[in-house]
Amino acid sequence: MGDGSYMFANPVACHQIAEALGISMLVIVLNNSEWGAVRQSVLDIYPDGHASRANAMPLTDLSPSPNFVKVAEASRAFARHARDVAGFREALSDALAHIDAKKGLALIEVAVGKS
Ligand SMILES: Cc1ncc(C[n+]2csc(CCOP(=O)(O)OP(=O)(O)O)c2C)c(N)n1
Ligand SMILES: [Mg+2]
Repeated sequence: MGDGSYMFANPVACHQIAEALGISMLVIVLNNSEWGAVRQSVLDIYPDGHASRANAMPLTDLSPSPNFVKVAEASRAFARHARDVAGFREALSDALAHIDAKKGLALIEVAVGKS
């Protein structure tokens, strides 16, 4: 899911339930520090509007990004940042091992660029 979607989903409550009920699942957060879908929609509807000329489009930027790894760690979940392909491969392998062992939630935050 995207970083905005992760925040919409009330992650503190979701992580608490995952830990309380022992739910093993993998959450991958694609973090581009924005509501990219909203920015694209604004550009589709108003391609020459004020927002299209702004360096930072109003109400779509989500930086500074919260540290999602720490949010997951607050509920003692497995959590890693992945900043490149090699880092993601390692984090994914470790996360899947964690889930296979039925140790609860695993979260990987992946830094991605704006599209
Ligand atoms: C609760 C809720 N609020 C607002 C929206 C409208 N909405 C749809 S996509 C989106 C942005 C999603 O951002 P993100 O998850 O970071 O994905 P990105 O487009 O950046 O890849 C928003 C605000 C929604 N779907 N649900
Ligand atoms: Mg986003």
